[in-house]
Parts: sequence; structure tokens; C-alpha cells
Amino acid sequence: MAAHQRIAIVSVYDKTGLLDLAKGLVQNNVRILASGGTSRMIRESGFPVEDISAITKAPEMLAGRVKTLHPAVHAGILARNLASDEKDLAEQNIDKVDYVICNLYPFKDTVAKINVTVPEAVEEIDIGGVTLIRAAAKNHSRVTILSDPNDYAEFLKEIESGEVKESSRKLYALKAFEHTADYDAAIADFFRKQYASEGESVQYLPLRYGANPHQKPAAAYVKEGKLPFEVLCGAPGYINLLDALNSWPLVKELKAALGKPAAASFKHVSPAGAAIGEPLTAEERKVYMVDDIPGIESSPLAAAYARARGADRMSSFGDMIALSDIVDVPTASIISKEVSDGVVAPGYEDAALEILRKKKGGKYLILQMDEAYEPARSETRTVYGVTLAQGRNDVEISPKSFTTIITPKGAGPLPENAQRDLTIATIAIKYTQSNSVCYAARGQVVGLGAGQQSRIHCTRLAGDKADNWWLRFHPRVLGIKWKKGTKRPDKSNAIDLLVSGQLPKSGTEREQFENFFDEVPAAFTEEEKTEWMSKLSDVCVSSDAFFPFTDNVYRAARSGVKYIAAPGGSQNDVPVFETAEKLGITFVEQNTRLFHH
Ligand code: 93A
Repeated sequence: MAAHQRIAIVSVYDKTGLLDLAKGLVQNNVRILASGGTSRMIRESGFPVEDISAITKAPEMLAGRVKTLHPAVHAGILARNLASDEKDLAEQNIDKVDYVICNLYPFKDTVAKINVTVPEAVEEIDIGGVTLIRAAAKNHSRVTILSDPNDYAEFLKEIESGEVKESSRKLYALKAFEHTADYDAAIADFFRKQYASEGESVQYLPLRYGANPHQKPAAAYVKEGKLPFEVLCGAPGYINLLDALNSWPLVKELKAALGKPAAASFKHVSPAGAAIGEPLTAEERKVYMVDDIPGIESSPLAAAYARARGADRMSSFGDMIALSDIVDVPTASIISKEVSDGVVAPGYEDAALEILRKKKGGKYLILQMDEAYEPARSETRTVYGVTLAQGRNDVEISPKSFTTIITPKGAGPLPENAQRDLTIATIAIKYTQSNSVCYAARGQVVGLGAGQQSRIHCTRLAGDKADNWWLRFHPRVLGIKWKKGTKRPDKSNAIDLLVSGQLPKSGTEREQFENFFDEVPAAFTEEEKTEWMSKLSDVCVSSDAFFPFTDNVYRAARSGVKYIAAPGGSQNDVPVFETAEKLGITFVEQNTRLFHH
């Protein structure tokens, strides 16, 4: 039986290298079948070529919309070396195809043009080419698919010396699948922008810009279904959404773990505070500036936000807020008094929504989250053109995570408050930019050190914040006589100067500071600070990875810390545990590293 003459189907939009390819195919006695424009170019250069219609017995139709779509083409490509496939081909008088060389209409280039219309884009959607490529790539155990002109030379070398190696066919097939996937993604992207921003189920949300005003275009979208939130008011920015999509799971998990309404106050993709709705004492109401909020004593959600916002008022300025429950009037009333960028919650009482809609001249961002939404198990992002993929951090943290005590040996179970506060600190760091260390007490974060490259810097930063939080309860701060009309942010700034020991001594800064008071408070002496710090106890600390040195434990001890939860694994584990024991700190195992970026 005469050897079967190999057949190549050639249909290329990008005709780069086409004539060299044709020449090489002809030299190797390969029969070339090509679509209209491709065939014309080969023929005009004097190489033998047949039109696809030679095997389909049908002309190209519909102004080129149907060129290669035909069983004579696709059965020839898809047939395996099986007796049953051979029989089918013989019955229909179809020859097997060995090589497919195809690249697609330039959809991406077309839609990149300004003001492109939908009909213009539609005409650039390649159907037959994608079918050729997919069919050949599917059958790559027998067929070679070339979808990139850069591969022609290597391919010709291979057929020169015999057959295309299996390893090459595999790589060409992979490239072909990537090519069609990328092509389809570009089409979906175009239509998402055209059709998915309207109506009830918004799938694509254009954003004004990305992290900075010059980073355009920007958008938020899901590839399937609809976005898990609705925009009730305002227009979210890119960083608002980063904050909302990190703070929402934080409060959802806090509530699930501890069974109480939860709140978080986020800035730059880390919590400034997070808390559950433990009732507020009279002092706490004063320190958190909520003693004038009607109904706060009967709203655990309002208490949770007062605590989250009250942890670090300086960092919370202009926050994105997450609330685990339907927002009520007391919670909305607190928010209405603070400088804030937006809120995400599962729902809003009508009267609460009315209050919030008035904020920022009607531009306050209000997002309603779909509580039932479950994100996909895997996450991807692109950094500098490279896609990174990972499983979502879906580890569950609950009071049960803190039952194994490392030191002191033989210690009984942790008190409930310690389990609660370790849970809060640990869920908070799960959503904090690493490295992170969190101090928690009284059902709330009291100091959080985020995004430091060195762990001791996290521990110090968080510890200093916890100290400042505690000093705000000092009678001198509680008794401050403010000048009438002093604004809340000015009060927060002035208190921060006072408690952090950064009081200006002279000059205009001092004058400005003094202007806020009827009676200027005296700076704290070191002795006063030490004396007051000694009254703080039962603070919990959680760390997103192990403590490499004992310095962290010494620093924590200075801020009333009695419980530490951190993963082990450092060469220094033993000295770290021993130091904790010496300082009267219970060290609890928390086996999961919780880096977050
Ligand atoms: O409109 S199509 O989707 N219909 C087809 O049947 C078809 N077959 C191949 N476009 C089709 N092609 C594409 O035509 C190829 O993907 C290639 O990009 C282009 C080559 O056309 P020509 O050979 O006429 O220049």
C-alpha cells in the first residue's frame, strides 16, 4: 500500500512566516489545504496548494463565516488510529489530517480600539479557527497543532528528519489550549464590560481607578454568577473593595466562632480594630466617644463597632467598616459621627440606611453583602504579569483552637475570656497584612502591628498601640476639659499626642495643642505610665508566625499580656516558651501559620 501522503490544513490570520512554512511543507511532500486568503497567498507565491473546498465540496459561505467548518475537515483531524474510526472515514471518503496550522482573528486588537462597536467586535470572533485548533490539540496524540508562527522553523526541522516527536506535539497542544483559552477570556471580558454592569445581577463593576488615580482602567468582577455584594450608595474604589472583601470574612468568622455580632474597622487592607458585641462599661462608652448614642446599651452590633473603632482611633480615621449583622439605628448613629469611607453589612434597617445615605453629601459607600456567598476554594492574582494561584486560607479559628497549653506545664484549661480574646486576635491577624501581631482584651483588638518585616517590630508596634489604648482610660484623659466645639478627630489627635508621649513642648504646634482645652492636661511621667500599665492584665497576644526570639515575649509582658498563642517551629522555641513561663504568661499552641498578603 502506498504511504499515505501527509495532509496539512493551513488557515492563518497572521501570515508571518507562511511562505517559508509552505515551502517546507512542499519540500517534504505534504499536501496543503488552505482557507481563502491563506490559500491565495501561497498560490500567488507559486507553491502548490488546494482550497479547503477540495475536500468539503462546499464553498466558503456567509462572507467567510463558514470556511473550514465541515465534517470532512474535523473528522480528518479528530480520527484516531482505531479500526472503527478508519471505517467511518473510509465510508465517507475522508483522509486523515496530520498537521493543523492556524491562528485566530485579531479580536483583542479590534476591541482595544477606542469606540469599537459590538457588531465590529462580533465579526472578529473566530469560530472555525478555534474549532480547528481545539480539534487538533485534542487529538495531539496523532496530530500536530501549530498556533504560533514562531514554531514553524522547529516544526519543519522535525518533519525534515522524520516525524514530529510526541514531546513536541504535547507542548504545541498545550500552547494551542492556552491560545484558545486566552482568546475566549478576551471575548468574555469584552462582553462582561458591555452587558454585565446593569440590572439586578451585576457581574462587572467599573471602578474609577485602581490603587492610584493614574491606574486605569479598573474594575471588579466575577467570571461566573454575580458579584456577592450590591452597591446601595456611593461608588466603591479599588482599595475600598480590598478592605470590604477582607473585613467581611473577618466579621463573619468572628461571629461564627463566638456567637456574637462582630465589627471591624479597616484601613489599607488591615484591621485598625475588630471586636464582638460585648456590653460597654460607662468608661468604655466615654473613651470610645459613644456615650451620647441613644440605644447603644441594647445594640450588641453598635457595641462591637464602638470597640472596633475605639481600639485605635487614629488608624480608623476614614475607615471601611464591616458589620456582621443587619445595621440598626444605634450603629448607624455612631458611623454618622465618624469620618469613614464606607460600610459593608448583610443588610440595613430602613431608618439606619436613611442615616447612612446622608453621610458625605450622599456619597458614603454602602455595600450590602450576600451572607450566603461562599468564595471559590482557589484564589489567583496577577503580579507584574505573572499569575499566582493558591488555595484560599479557609482554616477555621475558634475557641477550640486554643486548648493545647505548652507552658506552664500541667496548667488547666484557659478561662473563657482568654479563649475569646485569643480567637479575636487570631482571626484579626488572619486578615492582616503580614507580618502581624495582635493584642486583644475585653472582646476586642487593643493593639495591632501590621505589615512589618521584623516580628519584634510588629510586637512593639502592637504593644505601643495597646499601651496607648489603655492610657486613654487613665483618669487624666477621662477628665479632660475640652474647649467647646472641639471636633472628634481633633480630640483623637490631641489624646494620641498625650498618651503616646509626643506632646509638643513649644512653638505653634504647642499653641495649637493647647487651643483644644479649657484646662491643658499635663504630660504623663514615666512613673505615671508604668504605674498605670501595671493595672492592665489578662491581655492576649496572637502572632501570625513563630516568635524567633525571646524579645517578643519580654515586650508583650510589659503590656499586661497573660496569654500568647503562636505557631512553634523556631530554633528558639524552648527559650521563648521558658521566658513566657518565667514571666507568668501562658503559652498556647496555635499550629497554623497565618501569613496574609
Ligand atoms: O469565520 S470563521 O470563524 N469561520 C470559519 O469556518 C473559519 N475557518 C478558519 N473563521 C475561520 N477561520 C479563520 O480564518 C482562521 O482562524 C484564520 O484566522 C482565518 C484565515 O482566513 P483566510 O485564510 O481567509 O485568510
